[in-house]
Amino acid sequence: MTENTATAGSITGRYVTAIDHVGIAVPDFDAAVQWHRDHLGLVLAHEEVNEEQGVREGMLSPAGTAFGTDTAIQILAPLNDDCAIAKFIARSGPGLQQLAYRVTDVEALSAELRQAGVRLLYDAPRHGTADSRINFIHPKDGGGVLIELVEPAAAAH
Ligand code: MC0
Repeated sequence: MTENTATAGSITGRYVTAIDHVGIAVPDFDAAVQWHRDHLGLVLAHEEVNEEQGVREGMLSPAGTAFGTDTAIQILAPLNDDCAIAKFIARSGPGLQQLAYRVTDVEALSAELRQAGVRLLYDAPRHGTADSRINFIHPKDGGGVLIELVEPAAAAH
């Protein structure tokens, strides 16, 4: 019998509840939404502009799934040339930019990660999709993956 390595005392076992979304950097928001609708039948469940992050972003999912409950695809288009998404596209081209985990307490998890020597991008959580609170693990500490931690707004629980 294999032993479950996510033991009761581990960080993962206490905080991470789901894969919240996978983020794709695109140059053209409308074209990307239309492509996913036409080729995969995904529907745009939520859309907003996040000025602080410099993005227009949308959450897509298969019809019939619930935004905030099921895993989504996040379309991220830059608002300006200086934002993270513009820099990512300039360096790597459009494509997978981030993997986001849904967590119960972004501050507590960030504190435990810092203690474990993991670099978080922000000292305190910032504003994310649908009033969530977010932080990111530096890609160099995330195995080459930019990992976002998402604590949904209380109303979304
Ligand atoms: C950079 N690197 C990445 C990466 N971005 N590796 C994997 N995935 C990514 N997305 C790598 C570079 O290739 C480089 O590797 C190294 O990390 C350092 O890069 P850098 O020169 O510091 O690159 P910058 O200036 O582009 O900054 C990267 C950084 C930035 C992750 C710090 O993108 C950032 O602050 N991201 C967090 C915010 C964000 O992504 N916002 C957009 C989504 P080498 O080997 O060449 O040294 S907003 C969002 O997601 C909100 C709306 C939400 O969901 O609620």
